[in-house]
Amino acid sequence: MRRCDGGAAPTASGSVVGETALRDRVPRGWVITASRTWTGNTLPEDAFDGDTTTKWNAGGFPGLNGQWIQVDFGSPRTLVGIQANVEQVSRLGLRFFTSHEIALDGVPVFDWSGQTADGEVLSHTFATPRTARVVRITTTRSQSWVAWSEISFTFAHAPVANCRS
Ligand SMILES: [Ca+2]
Repeated sequence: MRRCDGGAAPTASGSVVGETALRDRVPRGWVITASRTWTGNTLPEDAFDGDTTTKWNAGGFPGLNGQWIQVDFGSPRTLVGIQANVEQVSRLGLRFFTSHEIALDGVPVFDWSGQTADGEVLSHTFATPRTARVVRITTTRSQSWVAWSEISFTFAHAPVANCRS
């Protein structure tokens, strides 16, 4: 069966009233977990709420390499791409060498490695879409704290009846 063109995941809309409301934007059925969390204001869900002013932060600084955040979609999804907004020490425009391993269903698939700065967006597009239920991002090296303000996915559209073959 032919797949029609891919596209961005639907995004939530509406007015925002604090972090609790933002956390309601996390897609229903997704289970978000992390190796550790700094405070109640930096929960793992805060990296999936569609707002770059909120973040998950593993807490502690420095020396937290190996920290991870994970999303379980609840069922397999076909991924076209992954994007992640860097959240790290921002003083004086500091850049750090960081390394992050991305695993699909427990299998490492690619790495983001290089100099990063606060606010940058790391992005990966799969050469061919990949199907997975669980995505985990593990930070294997960072001189900053381990945190993401937003992690998002581009999903392939499911085939539809009027898709031309
Ligand atoms: Ca966020």
